[in-house]
Amino acid sequence: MNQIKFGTSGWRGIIGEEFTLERVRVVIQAIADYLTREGLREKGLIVGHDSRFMGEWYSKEAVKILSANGIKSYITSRETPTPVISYEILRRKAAGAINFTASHNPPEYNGIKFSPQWGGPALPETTKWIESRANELLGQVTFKESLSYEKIVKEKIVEVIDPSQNYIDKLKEKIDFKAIAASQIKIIIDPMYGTARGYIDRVLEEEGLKCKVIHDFRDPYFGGSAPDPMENNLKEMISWLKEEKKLLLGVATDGDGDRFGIVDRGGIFIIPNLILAIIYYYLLKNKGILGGVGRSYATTHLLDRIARKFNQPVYETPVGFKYIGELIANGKIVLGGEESAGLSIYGHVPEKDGILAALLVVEIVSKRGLSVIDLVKEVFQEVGPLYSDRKNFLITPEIKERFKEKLLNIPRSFGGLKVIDKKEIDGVKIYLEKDCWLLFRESGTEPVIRIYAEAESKDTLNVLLESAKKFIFGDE
Ligand code: G16
Repeated sequence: MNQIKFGTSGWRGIIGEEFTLERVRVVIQAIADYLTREGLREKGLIVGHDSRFMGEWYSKEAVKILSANGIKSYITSRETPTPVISYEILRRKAAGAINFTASHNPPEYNGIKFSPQWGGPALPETTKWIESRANELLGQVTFKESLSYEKIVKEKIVEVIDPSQNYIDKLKEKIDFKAIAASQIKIIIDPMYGTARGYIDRVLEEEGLKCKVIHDFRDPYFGGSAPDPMENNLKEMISWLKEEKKLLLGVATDGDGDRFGIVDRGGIFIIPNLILAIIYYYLLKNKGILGGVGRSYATTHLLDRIARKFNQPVYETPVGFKYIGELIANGKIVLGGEESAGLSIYGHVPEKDGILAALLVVEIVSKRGLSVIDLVKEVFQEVGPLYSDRKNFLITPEIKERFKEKLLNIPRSFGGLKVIDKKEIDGVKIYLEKDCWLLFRESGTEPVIRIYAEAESKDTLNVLLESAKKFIFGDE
């Protein structure tokens, strides 16, 4: 049987193939063993799930295993976004949390994200321990139920919780809802049938702004695509913005509410890298909150340029918000971001938060009275333009081999630009002349290889991506 393997964020697999009841139980037992080893059983574990198939059922199974291990749990009363769970860990001073979610992956996947007591996604030293314990247990344990779920509830070994209001109150410290309400901006929200339903619209309505919401019910098939807020999955929101001129902004969140997607007036999708740049610039320039930035090694260097302009440090991390979460938790940065639509800010959860990111954009657009594109232009004027993109290629065993081999011999130039340096923190990043770069890496959440590029013009970006693709695949 395949080994259980934790990827960039948690353990994920196709339902019925990788993600089976036996393997779920084994992972939960390994997490219970981890908490016992750390002496954290008394603090209790939060158990949540997303809107996928049988989420609440898996949660109850987890509660039973935890209770058999003498661990109290707090089970969420409905599907819950990962950042909300992160806040609840900190608020309750719990031992951590598990969320049954495969995040942005397509509907055939499910998974488990584990966040320890510091509230961020577990770091590799933690997931390695859990992973190896789970693999030791695989095929070795039989799970005998000690108590039924109902009995566990009755005996108060589990508490049913709704963490939404406390999280919403926390958001109120971070977002200028008064300014948003005063602008009476018309926005459209797409929670993509996921866990963030009833968060952005609820808080905006509480503050006096009526919004249009689509895909506002649970659908474990996510309308037939992945709950990943990228341009090709936001077609309906894009057409609303194209047709309804009064709508000035569209905001979306992914399956577990930790990623954001932003569509400008007229239906123009704005890539996450540019959103990170306008938010960081706004925090420094308009809010006067000075501080560094944390970004993954695949994320735009626009953030570095902005930081340089304001004399602030840049922290570069491998891909995975766990590393950025750590910088947030240690108070080292004002903003942490990833090109895959991950963001959190100072004093907020050490986990990426799509709800917060979306609301920050609503605040900026309301307060500045500009379109998102105009806000991007403003940043470009200050620090110079940078255009970025990412291409995904489905992996086969043959491509995987070829990819590894190719990366052993990097050419001297790509698209006519000289290679200046390379780093191998996570995949291979190649620094080129004129502030351009390329990154080749294998995804830790999907069966794809990713090629990322950034350049000072759109033409150079396309040339770079073409030459990078040719380098790996030849002329096919
Ligand atoms: C996860 C991680 C992110 C990471 C993204 C892409 O996002 O939490 O930190 O940037 O995957 O990772 P990869 O390129 O390895 O697939 P999510 O929203 O799926 O949890």
